[in-house]
Amino acid sequence: MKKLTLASTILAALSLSACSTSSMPKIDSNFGSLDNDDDGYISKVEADDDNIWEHFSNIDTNMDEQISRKEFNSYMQLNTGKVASDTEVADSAFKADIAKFDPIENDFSSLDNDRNGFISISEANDDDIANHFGYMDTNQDKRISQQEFIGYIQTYGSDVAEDEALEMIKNS
Ligand SMILES: [Ca+2]
Ligand SMILES: [Ca+2]
Ligand SMILES: [Ca+2]
Ligand SMILES: [Ca+2]
Repeated sequence: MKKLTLASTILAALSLSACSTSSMPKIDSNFGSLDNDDDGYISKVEADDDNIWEHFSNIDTNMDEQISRKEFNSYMQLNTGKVASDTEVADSAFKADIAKFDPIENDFSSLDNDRNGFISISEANDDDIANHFGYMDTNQDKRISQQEFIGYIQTYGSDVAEDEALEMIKNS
């Protein structure tokens, strides 16, 4: 009888701790390695065979069933040292990531092929700036407005952009 009580106490304690972030498996993959199709978002399919799966619903704050770079980075920053097993993942996945991308070479208008005022995912793919896409798309509507484009380049400057794109900022 006594043994049984102890066992159920332990069980209760275990299930209680399972609810807190600290007992979840730590994320040990960075954004780029999770985003298999490089569309700038981690889908449920991309996440479900990784430790990040347990965190998915917490990270996906706008509940569109995709993790954007912004959602990923804010979750990491918010939980620094708690959710990631690799401190680099937690600390500055962001800057480490963007420094590795191909720099943006063109200004906004030459990227917006159909001149609808937005850079779409496929327009970004055409020009090899797809990696930047999820970072630039701050309102997460899956297209880049001129304002988002300029804001991104103004913030990260020559780390992300080359001459023509930087020139555009000076003239804007
Ligand atoms: Ca993806
Ligand atoms: Ca989301
Ligand atoms: Ca367009
Ligand atoms: Ca946008």
